[in-house]
Amino acid sequence: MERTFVLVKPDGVQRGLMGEIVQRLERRGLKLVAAKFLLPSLSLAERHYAVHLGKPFYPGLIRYITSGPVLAMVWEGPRAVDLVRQTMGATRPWEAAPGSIRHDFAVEMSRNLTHASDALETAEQEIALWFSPDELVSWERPHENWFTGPN
Ligand code: FUP
Repeated sequence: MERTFVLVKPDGVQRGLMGEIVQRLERRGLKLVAAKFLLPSLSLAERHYAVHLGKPFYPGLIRYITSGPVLAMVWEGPRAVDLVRQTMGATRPWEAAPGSIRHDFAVEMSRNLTHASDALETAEQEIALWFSPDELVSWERPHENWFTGPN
């Protein structure tokens, strides 16, 4: 089972879209294993976006992500990384597939509402950056076999 990191960015929080985003992931069949609401520190934001250090949009990106509280989460499921990226939609909202969150709620890349890990390796790094191991909750859904499992 894969785990992936998801962030509702400050615009998503301010626009009251946390519930919508959580609901879409829940309804898809993914399982929440960790969540916290926090104002990201500059150092956390810089570590999260270290891969973009030096790019022209980096200072603005750091300003944006630290501009208000965020909802950080870990979601679990088969192919969770790809499933969540698909539910979020492409980074550029005008390229996001119809029905995705960025298609339905966003118009600009600088206000694209969410972050989701782009690969399993990045997911592991981001989960470790935002959460300590004891904050990850392993739990069972009694009706799990209606979501996943072989036929
Ligand atoms: P994503 O994997 O969807 O988070 O996208 P990227 O890692 O490519 O980019 C991270 C964030 O930087 C995006 F949410 C938007 C922002 N960005 C820009 O503002 N300008 C760019 O040219 C590229 C990314």
